[in-house]
Amino acid sequence: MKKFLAFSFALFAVAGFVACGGDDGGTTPTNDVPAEGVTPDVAVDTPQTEGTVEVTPDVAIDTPPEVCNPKCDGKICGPDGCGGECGKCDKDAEKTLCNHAQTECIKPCDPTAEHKAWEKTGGLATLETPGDLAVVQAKCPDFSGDGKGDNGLKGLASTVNGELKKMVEGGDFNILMEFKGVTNFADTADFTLVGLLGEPDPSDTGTPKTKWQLMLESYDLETCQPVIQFPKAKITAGALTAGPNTFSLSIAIAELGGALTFTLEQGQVKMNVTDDAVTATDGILAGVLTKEQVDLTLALAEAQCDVEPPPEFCNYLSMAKSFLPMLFDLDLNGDTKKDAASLCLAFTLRGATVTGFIPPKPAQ
Ligand SMILES: [Ca+2]
Ligand SMILES: [Ca+2]
Repeated sequence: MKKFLAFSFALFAVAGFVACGGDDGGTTPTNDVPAEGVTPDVAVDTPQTEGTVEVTPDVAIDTPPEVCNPKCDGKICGPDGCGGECGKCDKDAEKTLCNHAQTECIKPCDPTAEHKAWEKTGGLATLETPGDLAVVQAKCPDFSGDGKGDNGLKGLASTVNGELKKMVEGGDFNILMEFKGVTNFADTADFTLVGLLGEPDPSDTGTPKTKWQLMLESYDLETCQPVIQFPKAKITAGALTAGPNTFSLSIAIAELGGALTFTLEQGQVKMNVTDDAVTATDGILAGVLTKEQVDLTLALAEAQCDVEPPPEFCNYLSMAKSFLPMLFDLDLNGDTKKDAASLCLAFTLRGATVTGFIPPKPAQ
């Protein structure tokens, strides 16, 4: 549970897990008035305190329910875009995974069989979102086209940076960056930078943590390829740039019987690599979260909160939804309404060793 709390908070903070509200981009129908007889189904409770991240939602939630049309044309399984499913993969004991096209139930691949060794990897040593406007404009990528860097998380910096610091320093969770095929850490023309999600190897008793076990979700269960990867990364005189690339990250939460899915567009990374350990400074991880994708993530997540008692992450969902109006800062389709959030995170890396995968947890 500790893992999930830390991780979900990380994702809320990192991915700017946000909901409907603010200006509607026009891509998703919304209601401003709750339908008759329908009450919002988001419970606002104090989170349980067993985790290490202590965050109490302090804003009442009254977001109205949305009207949503399931999108299942030609699909036999997977999400319907409204928090429901187009069908289940439960007819064949082996073919339990819905493929990406949602047209077929397939046997999931086994990342633990496909991936036994990892190349040079750096783990987050620090992580924060820039809150100072001058820093944002100078260091974050420009997504709005005005030549100045953007960060929709800017207003949340003072709220989330303390938690991000605790999380990274406490070693609850980490993003590990694997430098595939790199042998020259000062100059490499073309490689793939892979992002992996890990927890400390229990055998690592030191501080800070340097040995990590990977979450299975680091790999796509249809292809066994890393979910987060930046092809065409390059290092020139120590300066690394990678992306942009779009990726979706789906985190299954076995304890809760559910999953959260995030899609980051125009994802990009830059940093100064200082040695082959891999140490890096002045890192920036940035991308865009569209309102359309956010609404989809929320619908999927909220559908899992419709039970008594609601899963713990539903508390964080409520908190995240209250952040929403502050986050959308971009108008990508030029209709003057904000329809996406720019995300910008500053980080440094220290050398890390991937020792394997997190062993399956015994059933509780
Ligand atoms: Ca800009
Ligand atoms: Ca717009």
